[in-house]
Amino acid sequence: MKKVLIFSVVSLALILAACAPAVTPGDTMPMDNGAMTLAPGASAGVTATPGSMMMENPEAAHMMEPITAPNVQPATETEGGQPLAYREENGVKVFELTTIAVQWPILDGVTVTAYTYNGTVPGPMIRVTEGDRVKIIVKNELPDPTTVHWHGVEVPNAMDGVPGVTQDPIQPGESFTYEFIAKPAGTFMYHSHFEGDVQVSAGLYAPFIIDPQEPEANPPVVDKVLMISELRMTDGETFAAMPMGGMEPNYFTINGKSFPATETITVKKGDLVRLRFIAIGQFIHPMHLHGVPFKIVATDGHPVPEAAQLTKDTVSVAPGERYDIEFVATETGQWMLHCHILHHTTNDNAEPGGLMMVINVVE
Ligand SMILES: [Cu+2]
Repeated sequence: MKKVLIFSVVSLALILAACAPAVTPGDTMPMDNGAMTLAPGASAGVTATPGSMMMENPEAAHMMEPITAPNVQPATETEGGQPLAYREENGVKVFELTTIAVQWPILDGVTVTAYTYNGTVPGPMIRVTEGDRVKIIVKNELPDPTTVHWHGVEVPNAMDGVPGVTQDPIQPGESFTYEFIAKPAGTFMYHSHFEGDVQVSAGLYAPFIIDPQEPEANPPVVDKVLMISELRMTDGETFAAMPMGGMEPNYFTINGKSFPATETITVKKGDLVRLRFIAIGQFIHPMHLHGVPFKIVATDGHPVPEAAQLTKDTVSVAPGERYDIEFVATETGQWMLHCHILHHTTNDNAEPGGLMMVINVVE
């Protein structure tokens, strides 16, 4: 017993001695040396944090400024995402879009400053058939340059709408014409690609639906597009919301409206219902349907083969994604559809609000 104890004490002493040179100088010398060698680099100006670099460069901080424009007028329309009329010219469907800032009501008593296509949030829905030749004339009446990206549509490179890469920005007062063949069929969208962190959140987004050439075997009775986004409103000023300290959203919208101003979708018992979720904001939204489960029939516009269609009651829609879901409304009643991040079902932190809507199933 005594031997063991002595052995242990000796062992401990040896271990401590062995460790000591590594531990003690390590706490002081290498650190001092490290600081000495790093310091010149720091003084050379290469170690500024991203945050401080951003503040030194006013251009980089554009997203922290409120959304403004001179003489912004109240919107004359109240519903966004409505079908856009077109004219036919030599077999081409010609659409016209004008970017314009308006005061857009998202809720009774809450109006935001929005950048829009044709004065609504979302902008008007472009709906064509696969293979259609389309021409879209975009006139920019915003105080800032812009471009339009056709998200998910297989367009020629020069029509892709990326400023400084595929085209010059459309300057205020100028126009640009996009022309392509609409393909493939599915749920797509168009949105700004110029300072997208601000312009998209400010409202420059809209659905682009391409119907298949062959009529669907089992078309839904009700077919709705739901574009989901967020905004930040403080002291009457509108900001582009983003996942960044101080810029978090306090309003959440479905088709440009917050609950209870969101649309109630009335369907008949037995109807096949298709909802096309499009997340165009900067946050993920797990959208949950009460009452009956649904099937995910298309992802990012592309059909899911029947054997691979998941049956779910909640689907997370990440920024840029689209999910087409279908269900048969088998039970009458007012069924909620809402985001399950429950801060997202508030208006300026008051519940209920935000990403909620009612599916009203009637006899
Ligand atoms: Cu959400």
